Amino acid sequence: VRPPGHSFVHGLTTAGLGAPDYEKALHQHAAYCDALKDCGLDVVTLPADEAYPDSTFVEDTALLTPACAVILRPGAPSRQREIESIEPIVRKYFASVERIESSGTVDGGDIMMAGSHYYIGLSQRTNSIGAAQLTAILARHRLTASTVALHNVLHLKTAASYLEHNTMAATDEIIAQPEFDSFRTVRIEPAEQYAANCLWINGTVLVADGFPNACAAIAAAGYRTISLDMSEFRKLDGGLSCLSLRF
Ligand code: CIR
Repeated sequence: VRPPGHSFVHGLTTAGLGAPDYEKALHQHAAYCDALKDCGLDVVTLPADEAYPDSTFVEDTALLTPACAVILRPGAPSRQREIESIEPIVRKYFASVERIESSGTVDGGDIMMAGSHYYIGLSQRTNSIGAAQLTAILARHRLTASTVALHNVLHLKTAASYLEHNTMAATDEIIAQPEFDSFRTVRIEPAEQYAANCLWINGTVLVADGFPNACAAIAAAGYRTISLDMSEFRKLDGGLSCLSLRF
């Protein structure tokens, strides 16, 4: 994880919810880190990086799999150099480190891992060249991938989250795609779409606070849930998965 810097208030956004409050974001980030620890994770905290307003959304910079790490190439030009400070950290933990090359672009928010299969959203951030590169890299490591066309969301995981046990929380846009027919789905209603970005960790699901129907549906599917106030990250189109790289 990487806490937001003061420059966070100038991050990219389409949300139309106003500028985030830096102090509040810091508190929310600290609560997020506590929740990760509560789920049994060790948390490595990188220093805030003022040069990159969106750098708290570390998920977009790398894909970490059991077989290899892939340094990604974020689709937003203002974010492409975020990988420079992530790569040395990743190399500490992974012997095999691959990378997405220009003109491919892939944001980590577009990659949903379901066992050894990786769904790659084709979005305004992730192009087909990047998706093809990633698919070839994964294949070399005996992992499979397929692409998902997206129309109304920033990232694939804005609209869908794999909760293990063949279960996926998702909006109607994703559930309607035949590719996902074999999953048990937890439907997230349109009014609560933001809660579709939720995060399974060791049996617990982190859910954004303020979306009671989504939280109840996830709990009814058999998961322990932890609700977290994400208001300041939401203002920059960020969700729970964006704030960490899990491995
Ligand atoms: C961006 O537009 O890139 C950031 N403001 C939000 C990134 C969210 N990341 C994610 O969903 N993985």
